[in-house]
Amino acid sequence: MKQQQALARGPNDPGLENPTRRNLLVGSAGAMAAVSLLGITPLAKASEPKSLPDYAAWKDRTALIVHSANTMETKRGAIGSGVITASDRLFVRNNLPAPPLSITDNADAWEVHIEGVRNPRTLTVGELKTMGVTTVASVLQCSGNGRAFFPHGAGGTQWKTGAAGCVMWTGVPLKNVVEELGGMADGVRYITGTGGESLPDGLDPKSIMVERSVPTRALDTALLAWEMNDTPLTHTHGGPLRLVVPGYYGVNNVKYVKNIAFTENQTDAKIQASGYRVREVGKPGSPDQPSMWEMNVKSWVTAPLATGRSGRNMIYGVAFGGVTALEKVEVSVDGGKSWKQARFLGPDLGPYAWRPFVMATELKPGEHRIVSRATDAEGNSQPEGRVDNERGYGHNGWSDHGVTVTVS
Ligand SMILES: Nc1nc2c(c(=O)[nH]1)N[C@H]1C(S)=C(S)[C@@H](COP(=O)(O)O)O[C@H]1N2
Ligand SMILES: [Mo]
Repeated sequence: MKQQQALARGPNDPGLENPTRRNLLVGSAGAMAAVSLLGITPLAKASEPKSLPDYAAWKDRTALIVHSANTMETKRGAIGSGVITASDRLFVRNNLPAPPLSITDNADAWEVHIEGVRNPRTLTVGELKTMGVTTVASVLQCSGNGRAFFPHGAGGTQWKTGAAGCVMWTGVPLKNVVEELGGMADGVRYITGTGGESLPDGLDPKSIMVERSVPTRALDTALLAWEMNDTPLTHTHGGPLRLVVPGYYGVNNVKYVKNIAFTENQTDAKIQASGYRVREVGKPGSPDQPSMWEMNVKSWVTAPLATGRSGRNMIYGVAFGGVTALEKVEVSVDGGKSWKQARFLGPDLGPYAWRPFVMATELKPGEHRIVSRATDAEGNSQPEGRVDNERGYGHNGWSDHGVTVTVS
């Protein structure tokens, strides 16, 4: 039990609900199956540098921190000054083992079933490609990005800043598909997407499946994407087809999507009902708590990270507003006592993209606490502190996200 507890709270925790995981792991004949299902290798030494799993072997290993076979984080210093995150540097996060690599072999033949519309239908990616197309730049960020900064030791992958990137998605606006199928059925309030992983026998499918509901207000912007950063969507990032909800936390962007249901209620899958719910430390998750949907305003410095030189320094970072456009970013090199506005760098790719920023500053020898604080177009600014919560979700406090730089 002790070891299982440790596993459930350890750095390889794939971030499902702790109670779920205990149910999976404790007193079950399939305990070892569950352990391997969740990609945990109990015997691996934490200190060993991990290699990339096969399904992500094409990634740039030097740009990533490999937490586990299902969780890879972009190093803070691997984000450059460009708007778009290179695909081979983008973080990866799977709650379940990924489906076979072969699912992208004949991408246009992949089928998605659409229900909760007047004329429910199964459509292939090839058919979707005739229903319209749009491209949007959007930040993809895991709900637990910044979890490592919570002092209570929130269970799950200990992401710092790198469970996030900004990419271009191309696909059909979901509202076009709905129109083609006669519009939404009466009483619909949610869009529910189901991931295409095949689930193992012997476990309650609802307890492990990736099925997420978002409010129908997201229909204005949601798309079914088959391309990321100008290339066919890779299996690693959810190809052949992914539900993309711009400005929403990563988990709502269902990979290998096989079913889209327009529903009256949210799915009762665990990942929705009690997972990804913000609640006080120590409390179990439940449907009445806020769900991880729209992202909040956030920024962090990407350079310098440890050392600077005496005199002129260029401070770089990234900032985004979630579902709201960004207004400004300020930077402080004295831990938040005084602030100066940074300059956005490069083109504005729309409200869901992040904006790289830069600020030139003179630094004297010594230690400097460098922090950044973004404000969105509705006047929401990052708080100084954090809202402690059981699973360490949604951290956008500027203080914890700062860096201490030594200038000599
Ligand atoms: N089908 C499916 N979709 C999924 C997941 C998953 O495990 N299966 N993980 C979600 C989570 S928690 C995140 S943060 C993002 C990660 O996307 P990426 O791996 O492309 O970076 O995918 C989301 N969509
Ligand atoms: Mo996530």
